[in-house]
Amino acid sequence: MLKPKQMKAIQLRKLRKIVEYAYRNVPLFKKRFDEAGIKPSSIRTLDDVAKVPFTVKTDLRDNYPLGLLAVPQDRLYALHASSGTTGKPIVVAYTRGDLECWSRLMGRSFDVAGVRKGDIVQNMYGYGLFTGGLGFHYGARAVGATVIPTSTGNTKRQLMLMKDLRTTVAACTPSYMVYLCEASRAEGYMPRTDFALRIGLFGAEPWSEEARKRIEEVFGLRAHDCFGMSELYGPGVAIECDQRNGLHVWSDEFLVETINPDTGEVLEPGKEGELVFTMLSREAMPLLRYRTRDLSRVFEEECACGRYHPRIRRIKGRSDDMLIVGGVNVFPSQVEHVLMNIPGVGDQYQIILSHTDLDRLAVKVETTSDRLNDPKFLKEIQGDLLAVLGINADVALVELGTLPRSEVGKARRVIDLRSKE
Ligand code: DLL
Repeated sequence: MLKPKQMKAIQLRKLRKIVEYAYRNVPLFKKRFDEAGIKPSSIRTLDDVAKVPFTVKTDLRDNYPLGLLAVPQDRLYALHASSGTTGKPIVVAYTRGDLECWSRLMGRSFDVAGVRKGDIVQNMYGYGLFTGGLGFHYGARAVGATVIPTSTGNTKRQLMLMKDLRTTVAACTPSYMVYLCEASRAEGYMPRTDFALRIGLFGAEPWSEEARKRIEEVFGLRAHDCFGMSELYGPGVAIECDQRNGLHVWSDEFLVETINPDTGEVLEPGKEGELVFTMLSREAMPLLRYRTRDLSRVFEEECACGRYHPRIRRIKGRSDDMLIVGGVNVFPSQVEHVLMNIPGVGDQYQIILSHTDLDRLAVKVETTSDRLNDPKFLKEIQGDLLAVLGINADVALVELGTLPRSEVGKARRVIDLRSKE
């Protein structure tokens, strides 16, 4: 395993090279460097990265579709796009070398999670423009496992194949796996005996430790949190090893920093802030100091697994997903954390924001029928939410199976009616 000193030497060599490359080949970076009064040669140490101007999502939007390419278009081997909720998507481009690098990182992620040749990977991430499907496909291929590319949806068929083909590794969004807990029982399966799952690779959206416990209890597997984003190849930026104490960032390819999202100031390791990544060898679309909007902490101590790759804490949420309710900051992940800790609360919930005279936060919670009309239970949930969020939430208990489930893509659990009122 690489020691921190060796890793830092590799990072510095690659950083200097990629900064020079981006400056020479992408007009936006040259312009930003010139405006900041720096040259690639100004980057002499790893800390000098702080001199490099940030890149943000709107830079990619403004240069839609391929204005940030550093290579001629005929060198591209693939294009993906991330579905923006508004306007044009962000297009991401890969050379052959980029695809090889991405596959290698995915293979490494699979390996760290314990996936081996002989494993059968049911890949329930969406195949298509979304990077999840093909990213996990490449990972399975890189470790020599068998991949079943079921993609999203068609839950009955997913479960049938999971049983009949003896799937050992489930890859999907955590919210879909939570949904499979209930769907498998509704279809009459006994998850622990009918299925042979031993590993789960879950990511693409925030989830809680409590959701992990539920999934592991139902299926008897070990769940690993995987982080990535389209702009940074896709999945494969960071993953939990067997210790599951933070996600290792593949720091030979991604230089990670945390910053104060309001001021841009670089934070010490251990402090919560916005993750910023510099891709250290991306050919088609180099990204320097890309602001993710994702909030987490970085820590650098050696892991019990023996790796020194820095770890990030489970993503708390995106700064732009943060709900401001009557001036108080609320993350949907905090609501999930509270709810899933309460026995008798189902797996599904919905957060509804409205405004009449004041902002109001309502939470619909699925619960078993014996608890539906239990005022003590309702009070308990309200009390626990108040203790964590610092504000009152109107809790409504609803029957199991009544809230909408997402069988495709990322869960949508927040309904904000405020802008329409
Ligand atoms: O979600 C890539 C991916 C696919 C990652 C499959 C993991 C597994 P995007 O659609 O561009 O790419 O969304 C990226 O999703 O900035 C985070 O806000 C969120 N996200 C991704 N992984 C996690 C995670 C893919 N493990 C955005 N925990 C990121 C929390 C995550 N949030």
